[in-house]
Amino acid sequence: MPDTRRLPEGFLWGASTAAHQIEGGNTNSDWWEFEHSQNPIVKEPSGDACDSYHRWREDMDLLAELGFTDYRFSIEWARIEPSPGEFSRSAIAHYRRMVEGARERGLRPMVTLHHFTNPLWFAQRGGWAAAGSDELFARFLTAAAPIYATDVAHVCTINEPNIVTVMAAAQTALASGQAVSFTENPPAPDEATTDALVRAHARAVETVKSLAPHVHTGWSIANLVCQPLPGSEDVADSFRHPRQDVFIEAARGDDWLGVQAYTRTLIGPQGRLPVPQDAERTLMGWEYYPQALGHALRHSASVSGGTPLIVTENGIATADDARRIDYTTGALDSLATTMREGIDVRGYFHWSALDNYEWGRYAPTFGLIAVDRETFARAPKPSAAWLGAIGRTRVLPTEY
Ligand code: IFM
Repeated sequence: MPDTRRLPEGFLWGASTAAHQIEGGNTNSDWWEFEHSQNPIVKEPSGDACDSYHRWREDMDLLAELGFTDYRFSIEWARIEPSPGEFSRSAIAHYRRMVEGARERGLRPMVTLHHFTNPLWFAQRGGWAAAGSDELFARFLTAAAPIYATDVAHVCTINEPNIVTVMAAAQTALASGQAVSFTENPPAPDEATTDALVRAHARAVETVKSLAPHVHTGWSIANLVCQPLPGSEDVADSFRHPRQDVFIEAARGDDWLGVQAYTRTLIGPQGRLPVPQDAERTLMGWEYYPQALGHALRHSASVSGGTPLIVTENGIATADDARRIDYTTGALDSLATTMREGIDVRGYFHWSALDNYEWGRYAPTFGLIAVDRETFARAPKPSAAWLGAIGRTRVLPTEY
């Protein structure tokens, strides 16, 4: 009898991080500046974060020992190109050492080229919406090619462009003194930023492929898992398209599409509805809803026209690690169901490897590994051992 819980050959099994959230001291980035401006979103600055710029070996040692076979991390444009056209050989060598270090430990690196943060100079010239941003991104990727041109099979061009475009709108609103809340009522996406990001992704794919034809390129979209109340289907469609589907459509023909899902968004006749009063909430204030992953995979497969999928983020902010195991069990169950239905899923990366800087605060702990905020000592949680072990046995808790 074939074991229908066994992961398919080549299935990626990893954890994800992002440079700004774990490295510390990303002083030349727009987020560092934002953290030090008066605004209602930032409760505390990132500071030294998890000091992973220096401790990345320790992070990778732990992930490999736990059983993971893959590690998704991002490179920091602000460090690699601190001034326009001026590239840091030392920063490029640093990230190259990380790629090699991952391989030496038996981890396949997935490299994200852009995860929310920009060099300050890029933001000051108008960010993504300014003319020529795709050109500048391609120039950075050309200079950074030594990092990913060998030993890397998967490159993610841009993480959650759909959140980047909402952040751009939020920056504009904040600058004009308007109140902004990401959890209760996020602003509508900035259209010029959306168009620019779609262009930048296409340009990035072309650039990476021309320099490293073997690399499988894709990008990762935050899936909102919109669920309309009866009669609100059209409202959901028009809510979803500019906030998500326009980016999934742009992944048609890509080597893969990254699916990131955490919770669901209920939609009523007027649009987004609040989380139901009686629902369990995570430390993000999001509804505890593990089945989000399965819905996100089905929707992504249908809108992208069958582009192979990789779960590049999924997880929960909680101080109760038993809830993390429970949530992830439910999420993996929904993933297995979609695979059984014939949806082409090629990997799973948990968010996040470490408790890290959650864009304005440290309180929402998403990590499989706890990090002491004073000493930076790492302590894997029971969920890390549980999830990592699946990488070793290659057997899912549930059938697919
Ligand atoms: O921490 C973020 C990450 O940077 C992008 N995806 C969602 C995560 C949790 O909010």
